[in-house]
Amino acid sequence: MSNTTQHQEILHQLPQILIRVTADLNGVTAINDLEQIKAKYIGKSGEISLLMQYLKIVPAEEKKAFGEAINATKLQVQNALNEKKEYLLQQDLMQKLATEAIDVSLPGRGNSNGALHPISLSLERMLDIFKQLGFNIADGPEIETDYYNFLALNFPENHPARAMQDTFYTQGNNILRTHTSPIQVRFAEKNTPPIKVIAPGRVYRIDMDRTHSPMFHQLEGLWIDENISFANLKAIIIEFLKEFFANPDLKVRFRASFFPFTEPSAEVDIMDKNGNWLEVAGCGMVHPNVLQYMNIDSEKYSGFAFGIGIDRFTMLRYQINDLRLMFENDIDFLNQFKGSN
Ligand code: 2NM
Repeated sequence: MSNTTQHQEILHQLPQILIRVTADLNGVTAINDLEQIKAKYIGKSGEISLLMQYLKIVPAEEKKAFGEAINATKLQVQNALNEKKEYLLQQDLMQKLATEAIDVSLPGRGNSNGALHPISLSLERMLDIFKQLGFNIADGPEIETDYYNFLALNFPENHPARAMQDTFYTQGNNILRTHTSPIQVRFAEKNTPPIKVIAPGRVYRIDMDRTHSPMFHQLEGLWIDENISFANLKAIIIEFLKEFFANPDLKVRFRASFFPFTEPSAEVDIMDKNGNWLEVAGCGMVHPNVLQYMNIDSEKYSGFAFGIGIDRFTMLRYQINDLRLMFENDIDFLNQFKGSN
């Protein structure tokens, strides 16, 4: 056996094939590309697998060694593929760890406290002042009946405020209260004089422009006892205004006016820093008809009432120039009031 036979020649090619496998693997950067290399060499019709076809020309006594040599090479290729796959998986992981890393030692973002809405802030301020002056606080339903919103407050049947275009009517002929006076009528039904109560809350009117919102906030006051006079009314209103605007020298004036539920009635103006009068409240002595609806003897008792717009007061106190800002819930606007009161 001096001449190399064909099958021995084939066995000598195996190391060359392995070198090419190694070269191919070196060029691979993605796990998916390993499949092609596997197919090329050790797949069903792969280069090494096909070498098995020569088994038929191998002499019987050498068949075993020939087959084993080819299988050993196939195994080496498989091992090389596995090794490369392992390497690429590791590479991917390192990449992920590097780009998705979380620095657990970073300090947290912190948590920020919310801020109360400026309307809540000024309402709190108002309630504090009226509590000091001995008033109780009451509330009531926002959906009201015609009786509590209008009739018991001495609105005549044909009063324009009762019209559909000013008042929101809901199901069953109920309405959204147009002022907080119904709270006071309900309070007076359940209590006897002396009655000294503040009624803050949301009220609704069909009105929408630069200076009007269909929902706004009102605060009304009512003080009924023996011998309550217009002088008491002035004293309370002036004291409240000076306290609220933190100005002991505040100029206040009362102008004659008209409301169905008070007689006499007045509007209250304050002087701003430019010397202009601003209307800020309405008030008056409670009308005897209203006292009667409240089951209060108007021969024995008298009282005064007043109403202010909380939103308007809020704008004056915090120098907010546009009513709409207060109903947009813009977070930058609201954050300005952190820590105010
Ligand atoms: C105002 C002006 C004048 C008022 C009247 C009553 C009640 F219920 F006692 F009759 N509460 N509030 C009143 C009086 C409200 O707002 C501008």
